[in-house]
Amino acid sequence: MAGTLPGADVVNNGALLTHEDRIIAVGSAEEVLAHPSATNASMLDRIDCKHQLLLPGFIDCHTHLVYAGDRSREFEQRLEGVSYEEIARQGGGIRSTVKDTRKSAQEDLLKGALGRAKRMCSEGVTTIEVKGGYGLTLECEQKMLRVARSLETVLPVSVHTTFLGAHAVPEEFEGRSDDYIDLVCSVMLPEIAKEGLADSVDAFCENIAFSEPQVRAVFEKAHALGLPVRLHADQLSNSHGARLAAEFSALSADHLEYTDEAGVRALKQAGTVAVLLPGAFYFLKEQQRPPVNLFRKHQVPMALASDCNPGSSPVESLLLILNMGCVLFGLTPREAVAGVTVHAAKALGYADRGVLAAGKRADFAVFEVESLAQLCYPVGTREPSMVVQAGNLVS
Ligand code: DI6
Ligand code: FE
Repeated sequence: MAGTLPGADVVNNGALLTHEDRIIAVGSAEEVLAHPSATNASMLDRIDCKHQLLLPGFIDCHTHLVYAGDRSREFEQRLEGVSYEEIARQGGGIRSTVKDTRKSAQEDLLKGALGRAKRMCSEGVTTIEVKGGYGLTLECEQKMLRVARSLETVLPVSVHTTFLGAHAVPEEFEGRSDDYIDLVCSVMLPEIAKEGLADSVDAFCENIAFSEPQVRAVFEKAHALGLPVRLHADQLSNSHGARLAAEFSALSADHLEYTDEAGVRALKQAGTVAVLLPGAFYFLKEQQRPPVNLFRKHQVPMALASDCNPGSSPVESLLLILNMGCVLFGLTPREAVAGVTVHAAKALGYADRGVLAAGKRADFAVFEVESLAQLCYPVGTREPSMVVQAGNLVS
């Protein structure tokens, strides 16, 4: 069995043929087995996946998985009624993870990130986006992004790195957020770009983070350096983040709980992917759902991601996120799976993965299920029986 998404249905009695790191044929078993390379292959090279579903390798297109420390005390505070915004305003929140991350040695940061990335890969994830943003000095942002980059040298996963210097105003810049943005634009971004440490640039546009003009300055600099952008937009209020992301042809606009119809139209026009993050919605006990019906109406592609981070989404399971996308946001199983494959690839600007088609990367996972609904319905993990990344059998 094989499925290409979206559009094409699950193919019964399907087959997939790979050579090195590429898919060379996919479709009905009859067609694929007639391919000259298939007829030449020995029986040893054939793997039988009877009664199983083969899907593109999952892509987690929004994570903050490099960090030190833990925010369980804040979890308790929130249970006692203190809001996420209040905790941030009192100097906790992102700043508390910044403190721990700054103190952490690169090898210790790597150890923590490696554990999380390994658990993600065990569920069939073959590509991960990893953000910085808990350093907020050039040195510490470099340290985070080096850790992120090194994950792909030790794990069977491709990593897309994102510079998120404009994540929070660091303590030493309290009351001087414009000065911090100047530092991001004039020192941090150029150096990070020069070293090739980032594949894209993100920012947090929110009343507890950065304003529209501040984000605009960061995005202008990113474009001047040839880097695409993405944005944490409209998560806690409608700060017109979707419109701002669209103005800069962002690869993705993420969260979007408070985005209005004008914002959705702008995303459509710009070809920007809407990345929905049900883990943060769940964990912060938010009430406002992202406008899924408007995304459908205007045909904005929806991706789904873990937002794995210690403060608002301590979630490492993309399979759980599939379930949350369906239960909390009302996605269909087909939409949810497209959200972690074809649309997640688009959110990272990758045309070479996310679908099963000739010429694409041989990244795929096989599950003992018969339908997409069966994959999305358990609340918890369902390990794949096989994972192939870049043509290599990895589990
Ligand atoms: N929104 C998020 O969900 C993460 N960053 C952001 O801008 C979480 C950040 C944190 O609380 O550590
Ligand atoms: Fe995030």
